Amino acid sequence: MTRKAKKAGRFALLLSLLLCLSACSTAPQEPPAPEEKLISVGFSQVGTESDWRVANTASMESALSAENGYRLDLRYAQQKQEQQIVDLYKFINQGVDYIVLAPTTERGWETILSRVRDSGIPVIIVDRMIEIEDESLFTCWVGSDFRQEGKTAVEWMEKTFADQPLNIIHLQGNIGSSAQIGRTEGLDEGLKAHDNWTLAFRQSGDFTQAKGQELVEEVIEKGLLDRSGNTINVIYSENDNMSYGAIDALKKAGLTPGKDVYIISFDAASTALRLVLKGEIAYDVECNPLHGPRVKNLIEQLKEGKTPPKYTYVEETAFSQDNLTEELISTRGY
Ligand code: GZL
Repeated sequence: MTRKAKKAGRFALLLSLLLCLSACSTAPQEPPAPEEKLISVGFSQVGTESDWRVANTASMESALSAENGYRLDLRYAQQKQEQQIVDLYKFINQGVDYIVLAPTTERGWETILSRVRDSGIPVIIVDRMIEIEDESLFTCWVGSDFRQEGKTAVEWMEKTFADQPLNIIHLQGNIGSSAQIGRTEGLDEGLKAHDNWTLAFRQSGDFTQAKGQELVEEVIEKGLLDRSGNTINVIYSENDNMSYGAIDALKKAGLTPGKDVYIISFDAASTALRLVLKGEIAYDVECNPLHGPRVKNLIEQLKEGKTPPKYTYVEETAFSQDNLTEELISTRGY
């Protein structure tokens, strides 16, 4: 082919390409939802203290996304109620369409929620509960039954350890949070029912791995684990991240979790469930964090003028080596 013909061929190809591109660019495209069309949601989140919390935030962000028609204003409170109150006032001033509150603690919400109600913004409480006289101060709630979680853990302890004496180390979550209150109540019922269950230590590890490790190091240093061989040592840890810290502390002291000490944990995050498979966590009670779709469903009901249930409890289970496989873990979503 002559040089001239080649040049003409390349020109024709370029021209057809440009024509195609311009045709594509004029094809009718779905205009993005204009900013003002998005449903604005102010979400006051506890913080980033645990695997559970990270999974909960991811679930909310995925459900309340711009693609789904939402503008999410997510604010972290570093586990401080006072920060949540500041953020709720900001949401009122912004005039968001909905407020979602994951409360750090059960008490102290009357004043701010009265202001929110006066502003006419619906409030969805997610995860933990709030203790409040006037239920008109929030629209609806979705979360876990923490007392049942505690009960489930203690029932497994009773079944597994039968009438053997237990020496119990209790790592509590944030004091005053529903998760801590319910899970502690479960253990207290067990302690009342079994006079050969001894509570050797109880302190809050704030649901964090670092604090969980610190507390168990203190327990070991103080000789609070029973080395007689006649008693079973149990760590009742109110979330997985404190359990990770407890395991690190035990190993540092040359102790074997699942042999020298049995750990009962809560949340059932995938990392923890793999430790159950390994035998380092004996039992893990599920506390499901995937509330994003549930909250989105509640907002959609409200948007359509419907009245969703005031309380929606999430169905939850629990795991030991008897009912757990790697395949099940990989399908659970957090
Ligand atoms: C439980 C949730 C707790 C988790 C912790 O619903 O509030 O807070 O158990 C998290 O992991 O920090």
